[in-house]
Amino acid sequence: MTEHGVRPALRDSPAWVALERHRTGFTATLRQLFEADPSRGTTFRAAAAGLYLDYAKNLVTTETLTLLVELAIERDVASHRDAMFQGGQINSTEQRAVLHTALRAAADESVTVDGIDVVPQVHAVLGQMADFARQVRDGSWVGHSGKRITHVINIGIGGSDLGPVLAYRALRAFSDRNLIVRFVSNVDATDLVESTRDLVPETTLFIVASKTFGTIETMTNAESARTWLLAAYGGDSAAVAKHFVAVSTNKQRVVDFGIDPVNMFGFWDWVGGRYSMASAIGLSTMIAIGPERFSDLLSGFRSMDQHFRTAPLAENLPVLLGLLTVWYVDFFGAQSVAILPYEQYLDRFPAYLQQLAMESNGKSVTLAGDSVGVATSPVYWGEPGTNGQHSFHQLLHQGSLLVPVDFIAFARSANPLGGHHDILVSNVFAQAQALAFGRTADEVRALGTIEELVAHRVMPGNRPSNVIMADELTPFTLGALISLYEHNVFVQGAIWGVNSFDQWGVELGKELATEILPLLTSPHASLKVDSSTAELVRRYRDSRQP
Ligand code: G6Q
Repeated sequence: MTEHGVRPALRDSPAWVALERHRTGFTATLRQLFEADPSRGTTFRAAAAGLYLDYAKNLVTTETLTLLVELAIERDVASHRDAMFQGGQINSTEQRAVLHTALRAAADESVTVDGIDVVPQVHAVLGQMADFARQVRDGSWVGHSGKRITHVINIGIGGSDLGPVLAYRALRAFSDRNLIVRFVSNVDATDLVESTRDLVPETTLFIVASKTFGTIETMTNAESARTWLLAAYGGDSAAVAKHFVAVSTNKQRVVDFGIDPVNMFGFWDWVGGRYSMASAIGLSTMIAIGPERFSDLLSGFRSMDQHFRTAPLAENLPVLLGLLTVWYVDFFGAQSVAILPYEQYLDRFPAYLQQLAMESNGKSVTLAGDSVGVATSPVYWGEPGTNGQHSFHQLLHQGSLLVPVDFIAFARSANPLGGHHDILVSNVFAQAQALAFGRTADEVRALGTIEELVAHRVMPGNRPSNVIMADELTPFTLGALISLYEHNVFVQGAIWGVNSFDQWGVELGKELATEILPLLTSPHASLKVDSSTAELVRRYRDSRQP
């Protein structure tokens, strides 16, 4: 494993210094770059695991890429990657291996953690999940009163929610439409109440998905869901066994909640929350699409894992995407990246990526505890196209901020209808073109525009984007796409030298909320807090529901 502590600070490393020099002399625009090299479209492209990446419309030359790959070499990205795949404790602040890739390993592979091959355990849980999913799907799993399950509610938050939500929404075309899956995550009771108000408890199954089985939001929702269920069964707690299953690493807490441990689906310490959707956390996904398609999803992940592990850095999709992000963040001052899927089924992909990227690399110190010294994770955001074109694309095209964009598109639609899909895809290509090449003042004038409007209608262009394309959105492609971004985030983190697998930054707020809660519920508790918080608490107490 790399000894990050002894390396020169990132800013002082030779590859970084070379990139800074290169950036200073980088004056060519995308128009000029395309004029100088008419074959850019076939030079700057790469493909793997069914995904095609066009990165020609980036502010890069072959020299830029050589220097960026040099940086990856200097930062030991490959050995850091290998340490991850081999089960090294690369999450050093939590002394954990980082082995989400083992969740997608084929049954005949072997991945050892502390001398134990974890692949047989992974496949044993997959088998248990498949048995259960089949029973729910074919109706042989029934509720306490013998009725077939029609609705599944996954209760979880963060990594125990966003991946399953993304997958369910992305793969609805492959799901059993007689089984509706819903997701409750927010501790705001509205989430649970609105998700259950039209449901019949006798035909509802809850999956309580929590690695720790101690997360306050999830446990509060699970308790309230149990109350809702038992009210329909006259308080008969035997009903819990047929309406609640658990996904967790903590058996004791699952048992304490009243869930039969036979209906617990386990995973392991070495699976981080935001990297867990291929584990038992994906149970809702498997129930929705069936074990065979879940297996296709895992194959897609595995295919991209394999590519990341073996392809040369300069042809490696996650490496290219990660390096391009570092290039824009640290050498162009970009503070955000827009993720624009032109695929309605991927409407929650930006939200999923927000957690993946920002919880992983929203850090300011290196593994050794020193300041990184340069900007780290950008803000990830986005919406499905073409909706964004009628709202925030204005800023992308003419605003004062540089926002690199990833467009995601598919050649075929799951819902071919009239001319919809051609219109959709024409917009992807047009947006990427407009961002890159813009429209000059002379071109605006040549369209007959009156002089007062010319400045308003100039499109500056020179705004970078990637287009990621696949034939169609299938379980396999979705797995490959998610793995692509997981490893893209990994590469960024390895360059910056941060621990992409902890999230200490979310702890303080949780602790403070624990201290504030009794101040809200005990009207006479003295308020030994700052004056702003004290006043807010007073106002809340005055208006609080009795
Ligand atoms: C993800 C984070 C976090 C976690 C949630 C839920 O990487 O660790 O989002 O997934 O806090 O935790 P539990 O699964 O333990 O309830």
